[in-house]
Amino acid sequence: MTDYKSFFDEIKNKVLSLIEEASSIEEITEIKNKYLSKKGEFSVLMSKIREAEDKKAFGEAFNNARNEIEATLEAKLNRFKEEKLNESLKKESVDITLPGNNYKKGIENPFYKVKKEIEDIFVGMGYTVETGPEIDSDKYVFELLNIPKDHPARDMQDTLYIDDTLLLRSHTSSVQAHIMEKAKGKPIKIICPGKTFRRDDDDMTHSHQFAQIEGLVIDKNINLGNLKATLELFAQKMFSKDSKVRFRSSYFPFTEPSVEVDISCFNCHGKGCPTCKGTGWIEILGAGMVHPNVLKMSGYDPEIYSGYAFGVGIERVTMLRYGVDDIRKFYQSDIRFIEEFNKKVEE
Ligand code: FA5
Repeated sequence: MTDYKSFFDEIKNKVLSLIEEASSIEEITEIKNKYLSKKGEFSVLMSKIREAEDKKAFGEAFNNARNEIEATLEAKLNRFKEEKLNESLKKESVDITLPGNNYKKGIENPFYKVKKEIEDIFVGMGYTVETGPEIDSDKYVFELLNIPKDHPARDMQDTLYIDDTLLLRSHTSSVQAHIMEKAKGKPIKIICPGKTFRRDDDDMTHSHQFAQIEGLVIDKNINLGNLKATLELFAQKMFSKDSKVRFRSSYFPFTEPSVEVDISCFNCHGKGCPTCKGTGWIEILGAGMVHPNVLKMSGYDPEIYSGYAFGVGIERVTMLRYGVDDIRKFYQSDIRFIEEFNKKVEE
């Protein structure tokens, strides 16, 4: 009777010594393919079981030999893989003690800082922030604000026209009529920040492009006292806890009465200094009660509803807040100005 054990042991020992001699993953893989793959030698041997005199002994010897080869082969393969991994880890290791790249931190332009602060103050008082078109029609920039064609108030803003009816808005007050149109007779409490454009000559306090924040409140029983209290709270939050507000009578075609608003000088607290040109007061914005004609044109009955509006220049507030002496510095993208300003904020 055939001694299957010796037969398979002999094959096994031959393969085990091949595995022993193998010195790479490739060599081990080659042995695996040659002996253990589907078309490998062990599969061929297995097919011989049909001819075996003692199928059980054949099977047992076959399995023992195959299993031992497989286990030894896998163990050696794993060892090689581990060695390879360790080698590449060693090669690719990063020295975490080396100094990193020094990226320069960005600094926010003071203009945007103040814009956000103004928005936050009014949102805190229950206002919502709206937007409006920068290119707008004559109807919204002037007509619906009680400034008909040939009204001399148009000259004050000397506007930049795109064609006969379209223009770059000269103030954010143009948004008032858009908002009233949308609100369809319901109460309004909004602010609207945005760019504005005028044919002004550039100097230390004027720019042909600047930004304003418009405020508009419409409801029943709104009065000038509400406007004053609102602007005083704004001044106290923006400039100084003891800020006071003063109204001087003025003229805007879309408000009646109209006022220029001054705040008490936050630098000298009213005593008089260079910041307030010795007067104790600083002019910051224009405001007034919404003109009955404006209310009527936008579908509000002035007998029932009243409202106030104001428009503040963002650059001018930023200049006051941080002592910037020239409005043109905001637009020159000179990093030295922004860095200098940032030191002021940290001080
Ligand atoms: C107006 O533009 C009115 N629409 C404001 C208003 C709104 C009044 C609602 C009543 C009711 P005025 O032209 O004064 O008003 O401009 C308002 C603010 O914009 C000024 O106080 C100033 O801070 C700023 N401003 C005006 N012109 C310039 C300019 N050329 N450069 C920089 N800031 C400017």
